[in-house]
Amino acid sequence: MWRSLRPKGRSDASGGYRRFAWTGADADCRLWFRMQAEARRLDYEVDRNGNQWAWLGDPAAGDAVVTGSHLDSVPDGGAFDGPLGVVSAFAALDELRRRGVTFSRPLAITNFGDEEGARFGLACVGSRLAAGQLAKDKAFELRDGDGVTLPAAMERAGLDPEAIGPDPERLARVGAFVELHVEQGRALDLSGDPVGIASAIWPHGRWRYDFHGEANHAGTTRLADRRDPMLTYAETVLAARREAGLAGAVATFGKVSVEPNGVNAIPSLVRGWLDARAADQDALDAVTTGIEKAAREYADRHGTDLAVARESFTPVVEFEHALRDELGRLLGGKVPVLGTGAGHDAGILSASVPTAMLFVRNPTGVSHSPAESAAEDDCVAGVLALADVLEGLACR
Ligand code: HGY
Ligand code: MN
Ligand code: MN
Repeated sequence: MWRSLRPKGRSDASGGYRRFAWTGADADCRLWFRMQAEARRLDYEVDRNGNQWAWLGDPAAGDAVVTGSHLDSVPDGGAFDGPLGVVSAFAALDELRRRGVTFSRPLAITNFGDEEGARFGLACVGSRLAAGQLAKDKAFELRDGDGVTLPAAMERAGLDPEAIGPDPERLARVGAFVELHVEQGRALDLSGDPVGIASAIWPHGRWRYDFHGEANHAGTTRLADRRDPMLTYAETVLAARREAGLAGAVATFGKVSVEPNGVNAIPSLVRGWLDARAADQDALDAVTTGIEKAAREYADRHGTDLAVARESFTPVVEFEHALRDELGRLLGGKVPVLGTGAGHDAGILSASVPTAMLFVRNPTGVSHSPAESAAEDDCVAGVLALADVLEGLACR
């Protein structure tokens, strides 16, 4: 499965992936998912929000055990973030069939669309729409860097954007959702465990900072006459690092756009996107408030103007204790339980259905990078752990 998935959306230049929602690379991954499902004689469907489902058994029976993740990526993302959960789901089903188990509940494998929000800026669009956490009119306002709207992109990919919206009937049929994911950190590397269970997801969000200044000639404008938004942006980036350190949080300006973006022109506009996360909401509020306060002070000093808009937000997720502990029992009670600062579809869905996550060791902890890695033995351990969990939940 890895060999057939690996080339899809991979950049030869970086070795990373550019599998953005509703692009050709995404379509290639979606076709791959459908072929894997049909090769296993699973009932394949796409829901109203573009999420892919592969069913074993009758969904109408309800109380289904569902497992899966996402196939889209961040720009130049790694091979495992998302795909490991989908490949492992199919491999775990193969393992259960080898074991000759009998399913007492329907089973489904899923690919949730647009988890990374790399193209339209909002994380977990597919699962948010299904869970009723993203209103249709807000989804219709999403547009990519070229001005293409989400509905237009979905339509070009063969979906009916008018159909998007909450899917309570579908989620009511899900008794448990378990997402396996490569760890995006080093906790398992440090503890020496191949597999872990998630306890919680930090609250986290994305804020767009628009620094407006005055375009002018880089060579002839006196320093005293400038209203340079790049200065305000630069000092705000440093303030983000300072505020994060003070609050024990993380804050990152990883994406920036400059207009007119000329070497010899003082910018009129610098747009920076802040990703901020913290173990609890108070710490997150302290970071985001501190950064914005500092940015406004810099703007006053530089004679620039600042507008801040929150583009994506996910509150803290505490995975349901009963299911978390059930996974612990099914895995022999010796698998570590750990929190994460990374968002996941399981986090979004936890408001609608009992959800849990399994993490597979990432030896360097590096993620959202072509350097992301996971050892084959650990990936196999993840598949076997997922098979044990699915057998325990769906084959009573
Ligand atoms: O950004 C995240 O936390 C996740 O990878 N979408
Ligand atoms: Mn990711
Ligand atoms: Mn992911």
